[in-house]
Amino acid sequence: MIRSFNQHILRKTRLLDGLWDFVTDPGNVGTTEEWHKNFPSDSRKLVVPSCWNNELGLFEYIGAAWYRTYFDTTQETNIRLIFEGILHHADVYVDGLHLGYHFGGYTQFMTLLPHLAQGRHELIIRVDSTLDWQTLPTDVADWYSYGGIIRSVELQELPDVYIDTLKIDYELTGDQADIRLHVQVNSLSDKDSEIAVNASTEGLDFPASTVQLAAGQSETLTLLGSLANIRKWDVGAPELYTFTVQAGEDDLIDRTGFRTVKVDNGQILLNGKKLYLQGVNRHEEHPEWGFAFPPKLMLKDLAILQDLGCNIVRGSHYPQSQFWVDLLDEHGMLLWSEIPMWGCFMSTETLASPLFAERGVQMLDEMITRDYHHPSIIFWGAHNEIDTRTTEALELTKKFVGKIRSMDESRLVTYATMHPVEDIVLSYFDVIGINKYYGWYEGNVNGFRDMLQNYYRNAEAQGADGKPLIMSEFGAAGIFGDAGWEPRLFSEDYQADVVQQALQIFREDPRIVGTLIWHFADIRVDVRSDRPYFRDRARSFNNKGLLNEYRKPKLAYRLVKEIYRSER
Ligand code: ADA
Repeated sequence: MIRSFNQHILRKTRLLDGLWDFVTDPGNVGTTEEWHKNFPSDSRKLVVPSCWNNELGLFEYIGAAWYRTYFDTTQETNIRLIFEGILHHADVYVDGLHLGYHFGGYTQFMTLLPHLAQGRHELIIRVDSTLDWQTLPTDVADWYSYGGIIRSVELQELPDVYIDTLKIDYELTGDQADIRLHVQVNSLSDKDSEIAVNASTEGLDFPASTVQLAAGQSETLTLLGSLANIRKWDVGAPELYTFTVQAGEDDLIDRTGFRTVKVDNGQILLNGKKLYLQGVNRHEEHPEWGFAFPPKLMLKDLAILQDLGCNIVRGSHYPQSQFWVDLLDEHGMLLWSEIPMWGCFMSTETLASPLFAERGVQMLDEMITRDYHHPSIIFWGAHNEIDTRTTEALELTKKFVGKIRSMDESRLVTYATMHPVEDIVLSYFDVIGINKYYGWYEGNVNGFRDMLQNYYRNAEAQGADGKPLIMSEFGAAGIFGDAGWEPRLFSEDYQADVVQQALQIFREDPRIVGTLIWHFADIRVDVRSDRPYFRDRARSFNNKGLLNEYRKPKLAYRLVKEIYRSER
């Protein structure tokens, strides 16, 4: 399942999810030419989507693996294959031909097969989960290094003239929306064509148009329309509008919600009203599914967030499934979405690497293109905990923030700093996020007070005072079930104390506009024997979840629920 609703009625689509042939290739000996003819006989079956590390014997496997499946076409047709998420490097081969390479595990990519002959076709994907100092994430990150085809694969049959993209832009004046639909149509035909284009949404038919398409070319047309008396999307008021576009024999359906997001006088305004954000960070991870997180559990996670009294969740630390973002839209829950740029131990060589920057910019592009219409997303996050005291971080920030703003001016740009007092990139962002762990990695919870005063001084010196501030990460580890009379490190009591006291400090500070507790649920971390990192993580989990990894609540959950549900 990719979306929570159907995006096509006319266009034929089907999922290629199911049992695929699978074989690891630790020595990198595989070549498609060979394996196209004779796939290794020791291959096994693996479910797509899934992470291979959740299967027996593959827990620690990082490296290359090959996947194979088949699909049939009943006539010559144009095929588009959509890959929702493959960790991390993917080479796609159809009938033995290399069709493309994609890097980046959490964003969608596609391949097009025009005029594919009728018959049975072999799809082979070489997946490589190897990370290094120039990948996003790098090979050091505080989550498990899963590999595999982690999200669905969809096959679409396209007519010779098809809708490639739809972008919905709007401006709100009071409760009137002035809408611009940008529809790109592509031709795979060897003849010129004339195509009728119709579009509508609830209460509005856009004026019909025709588009002249030269053979093999593409055109973008813009349709204009206005809607009066719109219902605005808001926290807890998930008003969505579905747009249907039809071009010749093809169609595309998408949704958006109308709302404004602004910063004014140190506050974040949603539809002109001051927002106080209460939320958690959430990895899309579960010990049994890894990052191939099933829709049923997403719905339950969302119910838990609502129970906790959250109005926002941070998609730490990568673009999450479209299904999840659809659910957030449908339930009026806000989202901070970011790319997997986890910089706690990142070297300045990585920050200065042109390949690293290029990959980051491409991921931003893919994230924003895919998720542009979701009203739940209010922040694009550029990076997390890189060394923002350095000129390398400054240069990278300029590139990333420039890229985000060039694609989307309707949302706020943020990031999470772990150097709030010496940070030199504050002025580039609309909203600042601070990650700090007083009471866990340093000192006691009162350390937050001094840190905040020093941060405000730095912000003033950087000309960035008055920017809305979010405490984007704080917390402590508590092992589920470890409770007692004394708040010992790693006990549920200790964790609950830290989180409760920290929330009290933040809620009393008028300059803080929100809190995102680290973390929603315990997550697996990478503590392989050859690695020096994260060896303080009991059970090989990051235990700072308010819930354990199976979503059972700890003491901290119950206290946070009380606090989040009370008046500030
Ligand atoms: C950082 C980081 C998180 C997690 C956390 C922790 O703030 O952004 O991903 O690693 O620290 O638990 O230490």
